[in-house]
Amino acid sequence: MSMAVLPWHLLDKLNTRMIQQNCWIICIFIILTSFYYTMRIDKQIIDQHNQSLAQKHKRAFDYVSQDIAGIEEIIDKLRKFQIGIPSWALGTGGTRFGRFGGKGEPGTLEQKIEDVGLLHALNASSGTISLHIPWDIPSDPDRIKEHAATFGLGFDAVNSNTFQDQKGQELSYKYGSLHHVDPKVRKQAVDHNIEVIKHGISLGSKAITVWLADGSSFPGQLNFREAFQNTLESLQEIYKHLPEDWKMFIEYKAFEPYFYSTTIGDWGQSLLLANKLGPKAYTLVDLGHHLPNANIEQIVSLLLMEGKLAGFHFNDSKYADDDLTAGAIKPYQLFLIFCELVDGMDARGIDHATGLGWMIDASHNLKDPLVDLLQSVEAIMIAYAQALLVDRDALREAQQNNDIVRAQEILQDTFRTDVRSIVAEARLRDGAALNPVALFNELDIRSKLVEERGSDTVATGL
Ligand code: LRH
Ligand code: MN
Repeated sequence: MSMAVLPWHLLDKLNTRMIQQNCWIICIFIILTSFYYTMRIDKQIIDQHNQSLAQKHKRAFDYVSQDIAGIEEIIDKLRKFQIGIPSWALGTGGTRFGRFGGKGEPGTLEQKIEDVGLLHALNASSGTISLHIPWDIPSDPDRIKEHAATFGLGFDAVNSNTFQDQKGQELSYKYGSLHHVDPKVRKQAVDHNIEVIKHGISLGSKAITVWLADGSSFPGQLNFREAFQNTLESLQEIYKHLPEDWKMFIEYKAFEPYFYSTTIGDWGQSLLLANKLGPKAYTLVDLGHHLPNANIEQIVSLLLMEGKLAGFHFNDSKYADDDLTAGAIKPYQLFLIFCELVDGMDARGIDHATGLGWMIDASHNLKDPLVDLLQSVEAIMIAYAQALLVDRDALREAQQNNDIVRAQEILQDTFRTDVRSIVAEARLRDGAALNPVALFNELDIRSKLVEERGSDTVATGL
């Protein structure tokens, strides 16, 4: 809904004398109704919030930035760094044991775009949406693109889905999709991925993420070599349909939904495929897709070294693919991953903001999905800001001297530096909120979404 559809008829009810006497009330009333109706946060409301926090913020920012050389470059990098929001995680997620649905969820793709628009207005770091097909098919791509553009949003990688059978689907993916023993099933899955690329092209996306549930749950169920070969040949068919400037992100996962083998089960298998496919194929790292205690930062450094790192699905986990808020369980690991990213990207001259796919993939079972996403973005921005602070020359020198104590001191000193005001300063300079979560709650946005959408809308997705 654009600003043009403001409820002018409501104004008639106000008698003219009151208008003359209370133009201030009218202005606030218009702002509130415009916010209320178009799910947009008016700049004045964000400015008022920032004014109320300005002094506290300035004290914190001046204190931490006084000792930081190159603070302006760091803030510039933070401002350019945009994180892709998953269209499938804007509603309440669940597990096989149940789902405790939230209210005011986005029931349409347009409303999902409005929700991401809210996030972006609050933190200026949520500038793209990653769509999942067929959960979020853009029926009218031009109108969807236009709608997203009014919130300053673009479209990140599109995701295919051959891990569920859709209504009316001819052949089942119960025993897999691209690795299936039946070439007809493989063709059906290949055609779906080609369809997804077409949707992405119509939205201006530049990549497709292929995650395959394909695997087995019992020894003897699968011929591993044939499954891998079928997957490779199927991906080669899809690869032929990638436009020149597109990338294919191959997402690996150790287990689930199958519990004996996964055909693309780790970074080695994904990299093997990416190398065999060609220069447009890369390996995507979902932080929750590793066996316990895997050294993800080492995997990241090697994929970057090989020039085959696609990007990320950020989340956090304690046990398995828990899809929790980024940085909620292992913030030090997230920091170490960004240390390898900054070092590896600079070593290859990769632009931090545009060189890789920065996306969240989480499932919000308990917290408000929008608040959870604000917290994930904040944790990612903090890890990136801290990694930018690392004195890499000093670290290199310590490594060259096997000075482990010094190396650890350099990393932990940075990790223990409170950079929240630096991340907030970057937001402030882009007209976003100093404290997005606080403003989200202050404005009671979820209640306004319920007022607008009702309490029974359910978002498509996990
Ligand atoms: C698989 C996965 C994949 C998505 C799905 C929603 O676990 O991480 O990225 O397609 O979640
Ligand atoms: Mn994922």
